[in-house]
Order: sequence, then structure tokens, then C-alpha cells
Amino acid sequence: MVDWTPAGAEPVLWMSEHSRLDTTVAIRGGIPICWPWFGAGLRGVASPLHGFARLSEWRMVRNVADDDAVTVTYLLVDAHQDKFDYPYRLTYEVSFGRKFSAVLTVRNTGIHRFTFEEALHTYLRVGDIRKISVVGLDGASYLDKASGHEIGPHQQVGDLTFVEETDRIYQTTADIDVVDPSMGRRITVYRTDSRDAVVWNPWVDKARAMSDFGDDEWQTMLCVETGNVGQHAITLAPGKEHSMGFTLRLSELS
Ligand code: TA6
Repeated sequence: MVDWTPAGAEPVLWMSEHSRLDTTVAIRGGIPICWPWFGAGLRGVASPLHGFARLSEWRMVRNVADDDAVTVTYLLVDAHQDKFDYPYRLTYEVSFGRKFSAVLTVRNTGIHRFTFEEALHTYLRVGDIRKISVVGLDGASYLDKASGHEIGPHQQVGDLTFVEETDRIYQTTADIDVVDPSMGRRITVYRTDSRDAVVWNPWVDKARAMSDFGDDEWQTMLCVETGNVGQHAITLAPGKEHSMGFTLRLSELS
């Protein structure tokens, strides 16, 4: 999913103009699916970063439209068993209309329990990262990853604003508002069965270091990712399934 632009609004999902659209690297924008691990995984040695689901060929199995929305369902079954040797079935359902929603469902189709991390790595479009504030995280514990290591826990005080590279795992289930005065809008992220929200902006140096990220593009994007990572990894018994998702709603700033 690389775009959601409700009627009469500006695009809500962000895509880099430099994104590569092949399966060797993840798209730089939209909503890459991080599974069965996040980053380098629970032991810090997993590859590729953020797992293989976002690099895999999913199959579209359903596509329906009604008066309110178009809903598309994709399937990924037992891909990359060399990297994750448990039978599984991933279903990803996205629905877009006046609001946008995405749900990732993991089913354990084998006879052994397995543990996974997951994140829907959502890139949001903002007018100017230096002028936005993220509301709803006040008091939440977070781990700071900007140094490349998880430092913390720290506690968020007040709204989150941006003056430098920001890469934080907020351990919260709260709804999150991205308040964007430049675009005159608020994007609200409602999450379901997600205990972590990852907030990321690479800022100047990291953006410049990525070949699929324009040098100035950091100014107009913010990742607010819906996930269950680290200590909130999910362990699934045989035959069971777990769903995690989010909904985006737009509202005008009065
Ligand atoms: O979600 C934040 C993060 O883990 C950052 O540390 C940064 O690495 C970002 O994901 C993008 O990762 P990628 O592998 O897509 O370049």
C-alpha cells in the first residue's frame, strides 16, 4: 500500500521519490510489513532487517468495493522457511475510503508454538516535521533507538515535537494524534492489539545516508508504526491466530 488520498484531501501516506520498487529492498514509504521480527530481531542478529514479509510476493485473494470503502486482502503462506522454519499463514487486509485501516493476522498452521515480532511500518505525509506535534504519548515509557541501541526506558513528558533524528519505541496502546498546522490537519492513529508504537524520523544525516531517501525528504514524513516488538513479541500456539491493526482518520484543524 503506497497511497491513500481521501477525496478532497492531500495524500496521507508518504512515499520517497527515490524508492526502489523491486523485492530486493523494502519500498521507502507506504506501509512495509515487518514480520517475523523487527529491526534485527529479539537477539539482534536476524537478517534481513525487519524480517522478510516486506520483501515477499503476497497474493491478492479478495478485492471488494462498497459505498464506503475498497477492501483488499493479501496472503503470504510459508515463505522463507529457511529463515523461519514454522508453518504459518499471514493475512493482510487493507480498507480505504473516508478512513484507512490495515489488519495483519498471523495464524500458526503448524504443531509447534512460535514467537514473532510485528510492525506495520507506516510512513505518514506531514507538511513540515519541524512544525508538527504528536499528541497522546504523554507519560508513556519509551526506548530510544536513535543511537543504534535501545536506551531506556524513558518517560515522555507532554507532546512529542521534532528537532533531531527521532527513533523511539513507545510502549503504549494509546491513540496517537499527529497535529500538522502546515497542512491544517490532524491524523489520528487508532491501534488494535498493538502494545508498541514506533515513531521515526531520520532527520538530515540519516536521510542523506540512505540512497532511497531524498536528502530533503525527511522534512515531510513521519513514521508512526503499529507493532508488537521486543518484550511484547507474540507467542502463538498451534492452530491459534493473532490480529493487529490500525485505523487512520483525518480531521481538519479548527
Ligand atoms: O522503525 C524505525 C526503524 O527501525 C529505524 O531504526 C530505521 O532503520 C527505519 O526503521 C527504516 O528501516 P529500513 O530497514 O526500512 O531502512
